[in-house]
Amino acid sequence: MKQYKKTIIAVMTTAALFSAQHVFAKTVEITMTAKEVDVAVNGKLVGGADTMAAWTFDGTVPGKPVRVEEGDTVDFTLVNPAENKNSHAMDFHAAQVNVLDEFAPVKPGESKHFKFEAKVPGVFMYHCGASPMVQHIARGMYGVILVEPKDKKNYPKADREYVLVQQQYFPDVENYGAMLNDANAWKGSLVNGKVLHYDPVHDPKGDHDVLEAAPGERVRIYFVNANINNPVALHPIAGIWDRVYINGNPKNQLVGIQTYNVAVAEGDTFDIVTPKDKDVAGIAIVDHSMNAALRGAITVLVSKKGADPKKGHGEQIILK
Ligand SMILES: [Cu+2]
Repeated sequence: MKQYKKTIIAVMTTAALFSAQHVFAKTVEITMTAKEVDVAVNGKLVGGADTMAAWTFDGTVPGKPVRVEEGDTVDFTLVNPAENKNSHAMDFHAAQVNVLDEFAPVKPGESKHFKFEAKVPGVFMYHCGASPMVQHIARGMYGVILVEPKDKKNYPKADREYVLVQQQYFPDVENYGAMLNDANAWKGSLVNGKVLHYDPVHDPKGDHDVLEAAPGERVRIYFVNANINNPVALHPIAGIWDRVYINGNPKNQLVGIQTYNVAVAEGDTFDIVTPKDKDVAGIAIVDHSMNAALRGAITVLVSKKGADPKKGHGEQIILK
């Protein structure tokens, strides 16, 4: 009898937990429109042009960050307007679906709707998977989907959060064969769509908006490697990663890391704690592979008293 009661209680508790989970899970509607437009890339610094004839989600490179919680359903629509010349598609790395159905190409003048449950927490890439995929990514059709973990154990709250996406810049956007096979075709490294985007040291003439934090803050970087071919050796110059969460999942955690190698199409979360005892400290987040750093993969984080309170929050997790 006692055992029977225990079983009943266990079943009721499980049912309560199960329904509680489903009460909090929500559906997030997202629509993106494929736009074939010119975007500013700051490419002159590396022997290219200042603009790129890009293919984009909603007109920006990278596309907007998507942010959901583990267990949420993403209700997604991709619109490909009739004025576009190419088919486009969406491949969310956070989805477990059918590549031939949900991720299939959408012709100009058509749209595609699908849903998936974001079951695995982490920082995931999304990108266009239409053929030739190398060209659709190189021309700018990529972004980040953050799936916030439910289990916050051993996942300290961040004071500020930033999204950084790195990608190889090929000025000759038509020659996709060269993107795969010609090392010289790769001229620049874009961080959030621009060469030396947040680096006033190496590009003093640029219009820069460096990452900011206050002394002693935990800064969380959601990093995606959207390169075509090259891994990224992510290192904070004058700092040490306090924690690295592989795939952005707190269950996969490393501590005290100088450099972490991010594979192509990998996303990881990096925590750094800015020095508490310094009024001002500059930290340069670089791809320590020198051929990438010198092509533009340098991002300056300034820790200082009176840091802009808006930076690293809300919309400003990705700085323009
Ligand atoms: Cu595309």
